[in-house]
Order: sequence, then C-alpha cells, then structure tokens
Amino acid sequence: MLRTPVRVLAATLLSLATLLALATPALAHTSLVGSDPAEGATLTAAPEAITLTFTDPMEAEFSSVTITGPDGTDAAGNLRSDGAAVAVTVAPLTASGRYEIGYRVLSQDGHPVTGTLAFTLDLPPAATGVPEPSTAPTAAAAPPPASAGAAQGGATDGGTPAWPWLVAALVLVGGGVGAALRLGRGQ
Ligand SMILES: [Cu+2]
Repeated sequence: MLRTPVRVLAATLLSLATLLALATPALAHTSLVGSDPAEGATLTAAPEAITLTFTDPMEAEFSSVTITGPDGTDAAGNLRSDGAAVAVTVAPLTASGRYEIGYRVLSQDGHPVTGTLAFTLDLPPAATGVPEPSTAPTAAAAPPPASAGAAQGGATDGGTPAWPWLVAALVLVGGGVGAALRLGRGQ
C-alpha cells in the first residue's frame, strides 16, 4: 500500500498534535496541588496558618487568600510566598463550623487562577473563652487595712488574710515607738 499525500499529511498533523499535547502542561496556568489543612479536613484545634501549594512559583504581591468563617468575617492575616507555596496566617478562630478558603494567584504565564476549598473546625465544648474566676472577690472581701504596711502585705499576697500583717505592723510600730522613747530618755 503506497502512502498517499493525504496519509502523509495526516501523519504529520498527528505528530504535531502529540507534540502540542506533551508541551501543553508546561504552558498551562498553575493549579493547586496541595493544602494544609487539606480540602474537606475536620480540625479539632484552630489552625494558626494555612498553606496552599501550586504547580508554579508564587509571588506574594500577586496572591490573595481569604478565610471566611461561619460569621462571615475574613480571618486571613499576613500572606507570604515560599517557592510554589503561599502561606497565610489565621486570626484566632473561636467558632466551630465550616470555613471556606478562597484564593487568587498568578500563574507564570500571567493568567490569574482562582479557587476555593473548605475545612471544618470542630472545637471541643470545654474550650469556651470564659476565664477562670480570679482572686479579686476574695481580696475585695478582706477587711480594710489600717496602715500602708498592711495594705502592701495584703495586696502582694492575695490568698493570705491581712490580719497577720496588721498585727506584725502594730508590733513593729509599737517597738519602734518604744525604742524611740527609750532613745529620747537616754539623750
Ligand atoms: Cu494560563
């Protein structure tokens, strides 16, 4: 079977198409290849940072990331690039629920690429932000100090009753007055 010009042309076109297909990945715009946290992950502790990894080297000034929580506010902080990765700090997250990460980055070929992924934050119920009761009510309930010395003793030692300090202060003052009187008589 002889090769006709049409068959030769078809073979040439097929070769060209194959070359183009092989070359295309290098020319394509960037794509997300990984993330921390991973897409769809459920976390039991709030992440302090989020990292997105792409196929192209990233530039921080051409990248933006948003982290939208259940209350609708953006928790994304400072963004920096490190090779093909973009990392962004996260404001302290206190609400459980679904968080959506939105990104917009620039490919090496100049094409912007956008996308979204999500993770779920499932904080344990005990981790409420309520502070432990302080010792302030105890200190306030203590009897009012009768002198500056007693006040200082009570303030620096919150759990200790003020009366021993008061007694000590009275003994010291009494002793001091007595000593002064004796010195005065002696002179
Ligand atoms: Cu592109």
